[in-house]
Amino acid sequence: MERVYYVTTPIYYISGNPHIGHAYTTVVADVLARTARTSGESYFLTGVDEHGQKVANAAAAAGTSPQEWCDRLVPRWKSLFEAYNVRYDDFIRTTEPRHERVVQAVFERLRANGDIYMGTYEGWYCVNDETFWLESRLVEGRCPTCGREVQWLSEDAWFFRLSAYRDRLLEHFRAHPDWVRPRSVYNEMMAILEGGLEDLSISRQNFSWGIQIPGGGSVVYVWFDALLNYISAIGWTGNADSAADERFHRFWPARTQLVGKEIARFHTIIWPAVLWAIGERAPELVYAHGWITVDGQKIGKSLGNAVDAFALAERFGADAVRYFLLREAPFGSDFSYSEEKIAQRYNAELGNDLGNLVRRTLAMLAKYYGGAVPKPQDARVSEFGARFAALPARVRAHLLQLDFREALTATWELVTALNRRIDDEKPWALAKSENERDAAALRALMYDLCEGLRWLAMLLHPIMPERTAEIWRQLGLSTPVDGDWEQALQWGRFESGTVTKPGDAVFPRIEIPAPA
Ligand code: ME8
Repeated sequence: MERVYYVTTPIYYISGNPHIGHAYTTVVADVLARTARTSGESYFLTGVDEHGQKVANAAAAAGTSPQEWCDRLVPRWKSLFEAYNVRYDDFIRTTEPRHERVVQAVFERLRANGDIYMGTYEGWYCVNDETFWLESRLVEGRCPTCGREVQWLSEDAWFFRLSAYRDRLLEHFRAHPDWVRPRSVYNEMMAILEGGLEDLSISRQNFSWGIQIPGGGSVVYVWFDALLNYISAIGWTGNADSAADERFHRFWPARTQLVGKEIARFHTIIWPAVLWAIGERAPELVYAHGWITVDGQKIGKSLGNAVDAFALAERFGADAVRYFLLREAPFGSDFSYSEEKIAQRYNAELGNDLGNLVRRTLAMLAKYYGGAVPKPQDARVSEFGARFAALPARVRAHLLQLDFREALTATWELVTALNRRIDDEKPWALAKSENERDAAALRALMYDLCEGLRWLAMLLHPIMPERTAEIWRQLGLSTPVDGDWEQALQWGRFESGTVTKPGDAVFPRIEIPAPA
């Protein structure tokens, strides 16, 4: 049974409009899914978290029912992902029956196994983060994560025996030191585990916007509901003998679960414990990445510093923003965003290095060979190609390791080498020469430039799916740009005689705004 590269994003609270932070995680998942697809099968899940007090409050403030509110907002989230050239395989909403069924079944199973029990919750609650907090964890009486006011709760509740999983969690963390990345988050989670775990309240009373607890009385705590989306979407049944279970286990355990670092605890402590309680395995990797900041503050729906992600994609092109997000900082760290920074990278790296390479190559090809890819006869062809034979495997390894910046740096070695050959070998001079050696050198050079661009389009495709498809089109290629790398990326596969179709600049220059 062939395993599928299963990658997920958090399901986003649908309490307001999506912003660039949501686009960021979703784009990263898209890059991984597209990369995995160059050598196998992948499955990419994203979606929205519709229940809970935060969403109910947003709906009430807008004077609508929560369900109507969610129905109205879902298209905005989907259109943001579309605007960023994201191609997900499934988009889950937690109000869907396929999800509610699983949440109730898991609840029943845990109750039957004695993993949950009835008690009383007395403590604080942060609505923004939908998180229960012990008095001792508050910072100056406020939520330690988002700094907002918390409310006092005193209610009967169902508790999940999280504390019973502490030893197994510690063991798992020690045996798999790379299962939580980056290292800073791993260490933080270890510190929490070493400090001890409390049981977790997983129901809410006096509040109705959630999944009913079988038997009635209260609704499931939104985080308990939300985490289960990762298995409800791929059809968890818990019935080991069924065909559905076999399908489920082609996907589960997930290969990579992407989250922002503020929700690492839910995904690396609570989530594996719940999975173990129902007899499933923990995901292979939870990667808790850093934040996009403005003036040192996390961009957020409620902070009001959210950049209009649609306008950004419009201004620079979605692929250029995708490139910036992955190139700007080592994946995992926080980084600050500004339009000026995007514009600088855009003009220098995409416009000059890559865009000009495409434009110059195709213009020379038009001039010297009527636009058709020449037939090389020179040994240098294979010499140059041989230098890059290992590049695709290196790029893929970096991408699948989530070292996006390294993947781009490695790819740029080819961009730089091609540009350097134009400068060094001066095709315009070769073209003027009457001698056959120069003519052969020109053919060899022009062939390598075309072949190099074909490689670049494929290698950069996971990161810039739309612009690379345009480069592909201009190269006159009709095979798929997202094909299998092993097969397609053999130097010399570009068929001589292919007629290129130069078009508009792939990354037209943009004006850099004056710093504010
Ligand atoms: O936490 N920088 O939903 P949410 C980078 N519903 N990434 C950011 C970001 C920023 N400034 N802001 C948001 C929830 N994100 C829960 C999740 S999962 C079972 C339930 C991204 O709408 C990042 O991935 O608050 C972060 O973890 C997520 O959006 C939070 O989205």
